[in-house]
Amino acid sequence: MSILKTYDYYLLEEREYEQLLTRNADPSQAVHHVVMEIINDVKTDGDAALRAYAQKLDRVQLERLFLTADEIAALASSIGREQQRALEIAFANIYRFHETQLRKERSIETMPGVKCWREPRPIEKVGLYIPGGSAVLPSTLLMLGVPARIAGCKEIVVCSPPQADGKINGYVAYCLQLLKIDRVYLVGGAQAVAAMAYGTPSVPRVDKIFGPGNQYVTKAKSLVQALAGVSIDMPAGPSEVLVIADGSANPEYVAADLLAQAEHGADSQAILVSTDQRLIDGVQTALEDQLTQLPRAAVAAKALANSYAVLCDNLNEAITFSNRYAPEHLIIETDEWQSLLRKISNAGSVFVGHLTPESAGDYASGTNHTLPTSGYARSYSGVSVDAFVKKITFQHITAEGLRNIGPTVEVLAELEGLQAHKNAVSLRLR
Ligand code: HSO
Ligand code: ZN
Repeated sequence: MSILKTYDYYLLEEREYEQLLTRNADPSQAVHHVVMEIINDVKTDGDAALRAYAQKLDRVQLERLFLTADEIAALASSIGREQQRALEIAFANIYRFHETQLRKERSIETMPGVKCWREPRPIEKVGLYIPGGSAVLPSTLLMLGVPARIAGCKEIVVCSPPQADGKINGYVAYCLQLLKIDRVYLVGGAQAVAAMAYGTPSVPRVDKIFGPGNQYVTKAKSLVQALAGVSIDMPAGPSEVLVIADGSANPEYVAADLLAQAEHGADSQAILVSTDQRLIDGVQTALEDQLTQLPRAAVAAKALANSYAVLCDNLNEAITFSNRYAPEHLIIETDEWQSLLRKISNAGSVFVGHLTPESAGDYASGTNHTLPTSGYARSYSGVSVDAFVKKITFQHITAEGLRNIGPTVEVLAELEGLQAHKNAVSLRLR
């Protein structure tokens, strides 16, 4: 029995093709109602609501809703030296890669005397949501905190659900120290998003909310974006990978990459697109072998049940399929990878060659792992320094410039019937 159901690319009818491209449907209306209630509670009762939800959902009684720098330091010092080193290297690589994103643009004279330019300014207050629960992801704190620091955000508010002991994970604490963030709010789930959107006596209100989370967190982000005038990083859905592999690929590597995606969650998708039936067969065997060894085998098996393989005639078809799917992560395991790059039109982050696992980018190569899912890679970019700044345009016009640009503006104002616009130029030209 094979684990991945396989489709023949040339036999796919448009309806079936469309179905393969479709991700898990929206969460139920029930989620909407629950989240709406949480948002209203936090909006009206502030800290009291946050304490009540911590009691109810995290099973912990909190006096203070945050940990101080000393408490963070104590937690951070409990982790091993090897783990500290690894987090430091990841931090440094992510920093180095993201630092290049703050390039200065040049100013331009569109006409003699008419000068225009653009300058970035940090978003002043940003909120980072770091999930707890079954998989604690300190790497996500680095992926959001580093670009926020490089952008120069004045206030970085971090919310993470409290553990049963009222504290947070030591690895997350260590990342807070690397980022020089001296407070963490012990708030999880939709209530954290609501708190950062509206503000409470303890939790500051922010201008933009970042970070992954379950369907409640995701729903809360989309709701506060509409209701509270706060913006969000991107719409988030279950994580996904698409691997393009030909006969030159190592089936063990391909299987490992698919499983690395599958272990994230039962709703994750791991897709194999190959030009070689033997490679697909080899991957199926390797999946069976590797799956049984995994601690999260049950989760991964469920994800693989929602996943599939596609057999194509050639790599061009494989890229066409991938572009239509618009994967969050695209891994290209073929000797021919160089010639394929320019054909990629939709993907969040791309991993090329046989020795470039997605895991490297998930943690430490330097690229960001907060990426568009569910087909949003057609129109969204992953998180970068850009997401933590807005770009303000400036202009300055000299007397010569006004003589050059003025008549054009007068004509356009006239044709739009906006006399005051025209006057603002005419008065100055006189
Ligand atoms: N693959 C996830 C990121 C991650 N993986 C965190 C491990 N830890 C979404 O890009
Ligand atoms: Zn991952």
